[in-house]
Amino acid sequence: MKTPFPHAKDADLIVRNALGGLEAPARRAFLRGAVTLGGLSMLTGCSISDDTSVEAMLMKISRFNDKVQAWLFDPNRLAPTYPPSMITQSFPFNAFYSENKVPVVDADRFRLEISGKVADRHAWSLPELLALPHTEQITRHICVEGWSAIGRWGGVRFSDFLRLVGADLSAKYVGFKCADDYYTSIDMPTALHAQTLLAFSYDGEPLPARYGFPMKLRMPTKLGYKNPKHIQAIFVTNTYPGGYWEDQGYNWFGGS
Ligand SMILES: Nc1nc2c(c(=O)[nH]1)N[C@H]1C(S)=C(S)[C@@H](COP(=O)(O)O)O[C@H]1N2
Ligand SMILES: [Mo]
Repeated sequence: MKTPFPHAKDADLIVRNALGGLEAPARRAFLRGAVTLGGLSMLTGCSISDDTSVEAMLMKISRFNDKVQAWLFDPNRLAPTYPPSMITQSFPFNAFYSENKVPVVDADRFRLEISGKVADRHAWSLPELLALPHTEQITRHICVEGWSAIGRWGGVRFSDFLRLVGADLSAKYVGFKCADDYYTSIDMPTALHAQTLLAFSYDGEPLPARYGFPMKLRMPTKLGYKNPKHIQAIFVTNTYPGGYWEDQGYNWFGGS
């Protein structure tokens, strides 16, 4: 078989390895043959010679995919909600570490830092945050590792919070830093979506440590890894902030 690549066998192996870090749909499309090696390098202008160039190429594809998803995202479309009877009993825990390593956050000393393109950068104590208008939702959380579960989260609508701190709503990104070295970022349209909650409770109780005490961002329009737990700092920016998994090849938009 004629191929534009001098070491087609190696290239194929390299791509397959790198695809291990991609989200399942993109991997499936590639393996189905819907996207070919030649097609990929033509699309991205990258040639495949080593691991680094393959990673760079896959990142470009993933960033292209972000644009398509951002364009398809309908800010007015609501994710499904469920009755209390459908809540998953013993909702799963997931993190990049095991449950006995969950960070311990001191409620009294906790302050939520706000920075970037916002008018009011004061740091919030927990009682201040808990006094904000509260809403509840029962939605499905989908993890790329192959499980989904329905849970009930409560908190303040994130759009209300962003308006309250005088965030520049025309900025591109909202970024999050967490107590466990996790970090992620989202697009502004999703930040302003009606179902995006800064959540302080799970099933009517203060958010347990394993689910992200003292707060997580809960977005039923995005995959699990986009929902940061143990949020410590929030910033509004036009500079792409990436994320813990996103910087390792997971798709940044991460819509579900
Ligand atoms: N701070 C932090 N947030 C995180 C993670 C993490 O490791 N650290 N893992 C993400 C992933 S991959 C998933 S599926 C969900 C799991 O949330 P749960 O433990 O409430 O099920 O948290 C997301 N947010
Ligand atoms: Mo996940």
